Amino acid sequence: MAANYKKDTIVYQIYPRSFQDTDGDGIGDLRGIISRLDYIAELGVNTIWLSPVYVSPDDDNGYDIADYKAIQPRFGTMEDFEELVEKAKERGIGIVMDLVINHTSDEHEWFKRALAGEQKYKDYYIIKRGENGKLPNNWGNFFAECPWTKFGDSEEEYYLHLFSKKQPDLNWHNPAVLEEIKDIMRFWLDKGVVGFRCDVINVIYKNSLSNGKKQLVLTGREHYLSTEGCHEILKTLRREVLEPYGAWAVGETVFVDIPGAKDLCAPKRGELDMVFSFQHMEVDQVFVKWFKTRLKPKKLMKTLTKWQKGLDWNAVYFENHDQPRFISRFADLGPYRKEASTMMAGLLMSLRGTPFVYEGQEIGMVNGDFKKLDEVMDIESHNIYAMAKKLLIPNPIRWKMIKRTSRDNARTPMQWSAEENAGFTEGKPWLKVNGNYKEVNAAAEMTKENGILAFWKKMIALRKTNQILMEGHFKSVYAGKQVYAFERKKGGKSLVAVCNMTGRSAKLPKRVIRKSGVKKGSSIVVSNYDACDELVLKPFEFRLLER
Ligand code: TEU
Repeated sequence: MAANYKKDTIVYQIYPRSFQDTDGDGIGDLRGIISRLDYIAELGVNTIWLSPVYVSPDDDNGYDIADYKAIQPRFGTMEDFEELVEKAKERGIGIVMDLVINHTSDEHEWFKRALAGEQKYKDYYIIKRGENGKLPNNWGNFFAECPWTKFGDSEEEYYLHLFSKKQPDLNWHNPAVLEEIKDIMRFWLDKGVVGFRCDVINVIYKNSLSNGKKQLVLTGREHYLSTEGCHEILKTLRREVLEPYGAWAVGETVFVDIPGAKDLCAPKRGELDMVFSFQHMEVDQVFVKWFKTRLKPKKLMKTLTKWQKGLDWNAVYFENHDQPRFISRFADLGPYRKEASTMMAGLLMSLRGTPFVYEGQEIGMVNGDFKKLDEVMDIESHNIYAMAKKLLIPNPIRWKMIKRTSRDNARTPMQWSAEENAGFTEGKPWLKVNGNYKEVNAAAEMTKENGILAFWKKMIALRKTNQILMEGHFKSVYAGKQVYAFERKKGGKSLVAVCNMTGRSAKLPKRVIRKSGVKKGSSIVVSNYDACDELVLKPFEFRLLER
């Protein structure tokens, strides 16, 4: 079975809430996205992934869907959406929708009818009795809540929610659920979308609801991670829905290792086209994601290499709406924001796989500059803070945890210009704009020939046209304390990407010199510095060498 994604696909992720507001309510909207299509087209990407734009009470900013076939009024209308698809298409850009099918909102019609006692809809959800006043099982929850909430007025019945209590999990044992989702997918495919990003897709099918093995996080996960039932559903969705439309799908797959990822996205399996794995995002975490230490570049390099070698094709990303900004994670970013951002552009576009750029990454946006918990909106951050309080973790540590790991770090409004609210809104932004917007913004970047944005554009253009970057095999060359180097090879030709992942200069390692032919007249295809020292890499220098 052939996969449907194209090797030259480069994706730009939009978090609609934070992208561009046009009606002054402080929340981004579809007209805002339409107004920025030229900017996106000029960046050079050919695909947009839209985080959820469906009707939602926004308990988890749209990842709690109340109506899968309607646009969130705050974001606009279905006509706006159709116009977006059309205008994007005119610019050679396809739209990928976020498909959130592990759970719905508790305000979805299905859940409401279930609560009203309709058995048909009760069967859409995972409802279980607790015995002798106990919860149905000992499972954990992604948002540090109890995963079971009393079902309506019932004294004994609970519903399962792996995320917030306003996100009841769907019952994928029920074939009617599968039919509903097929129908929803076709609805959007008929509107011209080119694919889906499938939210937490490898947890949808629960094998059993029995007690789980005790874990630091997510006790019970062995009962639902990448189960056979989940593989079957993915196969069906590909065969019956994606394939006939020539659409593609990337899965967000939690806790996945390489063999597990292969099972989910190897072309011969006919399931997903690629997966977002998490291991390279976890290199600076201590046991759980809420405790972070300094990022050790070598660990990052080793993890990247492992995945590059392990899978034929990766979904390559460093940022999204759930992760702190990546350049803020380098321990010693110092004055090198531009260099770190452009190095990351070089790295992202040189690895093998489909690159995903997250809004603002292309102008070097950094973590939100939150001063207190009130400024943070994310449900997960608030839950974690409360949990840490219960565990008697002292306040300064609690706050440090949130500040470093909050998902809101990447959700601050897009910084368009030096105007008020960074040109994001004329109203009051739903989340505080980063105070650095006068310096860090797209308008300023657009005037710089040698700026961050210009370099991202250059790398994207190269990645889209260079056959070696597009299709070449990956070969690791070097992973040290500072320097990462790898080769891309195709048909006897090769390129060597070299990254200094620290804010200190670094000697070019001997192996890199040998492999890249530096002393034998290899040429620099692109670099994020004007002038390169032959044998020394400057802070966060990126170089792509042709032998
Ligand atoms: O994320 C799922 C997920 O596992 C995490 O990355 C999530 O951010 C959480 O922090 C786990 O601790 C997806 C979406 O990307 C996220 O925005 C949603 O909140 C979540 O699913 C529920 O739909």
